[in-house]
Amino acid sequence: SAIRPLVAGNWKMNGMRDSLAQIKHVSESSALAISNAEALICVPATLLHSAAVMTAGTPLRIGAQNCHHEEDGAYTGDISAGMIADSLGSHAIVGHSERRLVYRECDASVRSKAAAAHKASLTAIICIGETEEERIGDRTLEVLRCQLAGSVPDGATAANTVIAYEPIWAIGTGRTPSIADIAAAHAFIRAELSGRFNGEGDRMRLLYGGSVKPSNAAGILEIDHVNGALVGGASLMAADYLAICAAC
Ligand code: G2H
Repeated sequence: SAIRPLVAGNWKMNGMRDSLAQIKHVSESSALAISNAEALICVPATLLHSAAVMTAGTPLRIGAQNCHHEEDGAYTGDISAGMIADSLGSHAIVGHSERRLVYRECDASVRSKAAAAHKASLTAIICIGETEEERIGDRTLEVLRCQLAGSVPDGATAANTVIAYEPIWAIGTGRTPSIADIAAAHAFIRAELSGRFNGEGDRMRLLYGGSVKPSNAAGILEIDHVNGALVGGASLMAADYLAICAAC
């Protein structure tokens, strides 16, 4: 059967308490109620519990943008997957390129974070993607193969894991790869996952991320093996986010 698309918003380090009005608007929208898409917004940790309580019983899920790999301990400033679950979050993004680049998170760290998310019964959204230099050097598929092998834990299933392909040069830049480029990357990721996880890999959701907006969403979402989108900037405004859900 067809894989139900997921539209995952990623607010990054944006959003004060008054932004919860956007969450409320999305969760109560009739457009969301009739959309084919599963809807999720990953908010800053400060808003997690309020947003989750506000959206309980609605089609909108609330997630976090990172988690620590340990359950608890002396890790000043960090939050665990269990804390996210305790705050009623359902998902955690792990290994976003901003974390890989700015905080030097490596594949092994991302893999242990994803495993911690699974242990806390969260769905892990594991991000992968090549830099501009790697693309120009024709190393995209090799990089994706390494990131998948290194970042996806052995316990990954179609239910607890989502893979997000985000070419780093397309993030927040307004530039998107061609339809053919996205199709080639997603077909490759699918083949890698199916080879390693068999039927679970066949059904795992693959999201495209990087400058997805209402005007390009429909064209991207219809590509083979694109099972939704990870949406940054365009998820901050309820109307744009809902328009992307409606494009599914
Ligand atoms: C990529 C994406 C969401 P944007 O980081 O994770 O952000 O849609 O702003 O390019």
